[in-house]
Amino acid sequence: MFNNLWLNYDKLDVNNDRACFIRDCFLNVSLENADAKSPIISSIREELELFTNAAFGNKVSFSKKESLRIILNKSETLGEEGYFIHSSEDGIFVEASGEKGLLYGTFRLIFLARSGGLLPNFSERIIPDNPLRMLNHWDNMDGSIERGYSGESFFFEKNELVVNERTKVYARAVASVGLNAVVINNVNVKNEASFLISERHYKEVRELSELLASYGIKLFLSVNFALPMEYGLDSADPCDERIADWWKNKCAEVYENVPLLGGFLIKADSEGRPGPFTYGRNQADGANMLAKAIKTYNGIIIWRCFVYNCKQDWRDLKTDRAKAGYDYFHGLDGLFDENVVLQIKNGPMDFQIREPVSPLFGGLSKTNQMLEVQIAQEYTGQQKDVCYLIPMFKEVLNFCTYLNGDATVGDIVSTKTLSNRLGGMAAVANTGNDFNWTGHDLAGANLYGFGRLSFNMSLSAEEIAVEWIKIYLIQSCDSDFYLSGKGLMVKETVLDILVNSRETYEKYNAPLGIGWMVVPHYHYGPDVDGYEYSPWGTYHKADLHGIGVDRSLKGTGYTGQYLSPNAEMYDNPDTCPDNLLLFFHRMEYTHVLKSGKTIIQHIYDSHFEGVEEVCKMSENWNELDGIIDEDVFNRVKSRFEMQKANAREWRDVVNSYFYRKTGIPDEKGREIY
Ligand code: GCV
Repeated sequence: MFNNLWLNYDKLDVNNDRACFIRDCFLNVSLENADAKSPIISSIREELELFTNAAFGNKVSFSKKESLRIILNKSETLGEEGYFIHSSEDGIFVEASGEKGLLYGTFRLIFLARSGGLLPNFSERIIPDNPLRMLNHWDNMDGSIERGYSGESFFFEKNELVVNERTKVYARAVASVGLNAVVINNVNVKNEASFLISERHYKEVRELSELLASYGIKLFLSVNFALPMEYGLDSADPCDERIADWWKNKCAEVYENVPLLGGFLIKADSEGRPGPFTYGRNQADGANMLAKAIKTYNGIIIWRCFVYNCKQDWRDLKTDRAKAGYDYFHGLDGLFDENVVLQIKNGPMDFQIREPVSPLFGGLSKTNQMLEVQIAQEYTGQQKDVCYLIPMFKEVLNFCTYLNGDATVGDIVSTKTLSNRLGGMAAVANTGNDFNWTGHDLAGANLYGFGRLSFNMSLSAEEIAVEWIKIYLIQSCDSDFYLSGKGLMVKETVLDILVNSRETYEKYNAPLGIGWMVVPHYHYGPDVDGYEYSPWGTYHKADLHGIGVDRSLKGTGYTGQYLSPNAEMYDNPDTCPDNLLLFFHRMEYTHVLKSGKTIIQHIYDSHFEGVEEVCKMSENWNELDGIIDEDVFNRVKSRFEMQKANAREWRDVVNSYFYRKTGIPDEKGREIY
């Protein structure tokens, strides 16, 4: 059993002239200049039928020059994926110059109808910002999901790929927010997954690639860099001609069987995964060897930059994990083939609640690159705690790298700044086979939001949240509905919870950008020293005087990886933002922050505040009892109970830890253990 994410089409009230006009338009549609046999055009027709039936209880009639005109207009300058929606007294028009644009326009039109957005004289002309808008699923073929918090995989069961009704709902939902690429298997490619590209699984892989393609989505697969060795070769050396030939033959076989495949995603030389380092080669040698093998088929190699030493000796005070990505890739700028894209995590560590932006953004100017974020909330509450991440992604996209003057991360990945062709955004997905797909219903806003943001980076986090609230929690084709009564209450209550949730989570978590402090391996709940003496390179170094890592030029030198003036700004504790202070500097607990508080008092205050804010969010949610769908209400209510317990645990463990370390009491005399 599963719901349709935000595509649960409900009956819409038709109680005014505008609503009648909208209904009449949807009942009379013309699809002009479109090839009726094309899979994408069939998807468009089917979606209109589904929506119109559910919303207005009637069948669409498709005919010529009707009041809703969906027009494939090749002379428009909207590219393959852009669309133009406009409405007038004569009717509603969706125009596009490519089928994918028409599909996105149709989904957008349905969204507008369900959310009160189809006003008279409405006009929206959009060309997506990012070429690649991608989900990375970390699903294993045995059905488990690495860092999955919403059930098991719906792609894989018992080492088989499954294509069914749920896969179709997935494709519709993903396309409805403008995503155009997905990787279905874990980047840690092990066991049966190595053989996804083999006779054993081609049939289903092909079937899935075709289903996804009918929604404008390219299928990609994660592959094992050492695959030749699984087939009996004695090496995976990218500079060995035998290996390069083996991959060429493999790609020929793959594309013969799955012609619509987008390409491969590779995690190499990272956390035990094989890679070119084994043979004394660099990351470009590895990526380019695969790129050459796949090029004939217009395939793309997405190569991750999450390369670091996870077997560090914690006694080694010189090595700094944060520096690894830049150290390995900066010197290779310009050496990657044109069908390689480097996929760079947003921060230099690993999806913490607060990290600086990776200095590789700005550090690479001649290489295709895309941003990797994580909507699976591995370190940000695991879909038990609400943590709406779109504000964080906006911060990253808007970060000025100072490359070519003032390029932001968004400018770089969307290929506006560099002369590159490929780029975009990828998110580690947060879905599983739970009824609501994301465990926490409110985590659905992250999935929805990632798609919308990657399509249109100028949308604000608030706008995106409101869109999702309107079509997931309460639907109306009347714009006034959201201005008073029930509509307004749901919109405001949930918006307030979502947009503040990241900062609330941060308050009860690790302080001031230092990160980690989580229970090792599981990454939920506090364990301040859990990673302190481990090989993972994630240390806070707290003693009785101070805390933090000196990453300035006098310390590990990490700040020097940024372009000026970011380098100088981070290097100096006076100009470094407070919320990243302990990431960049080692400070005494009595240091006074820009807020006027000492670090120790900030730790106490923020942790008390964090718990209070969670209690308040939970109370506010309870006000929606009887107003929204009962099941959604109850599911979220029970998640808030878990979040309250988690926040209290974090507060008391972190506060007690620092009180015991420093002996400095809380100015406000609150209970610390
Ligand atoms: C897929 C972190 C996670 C791992 C994950 C890895 C990665 O280390 O904890 O589970 O592996 O990131 O991004 O490759």
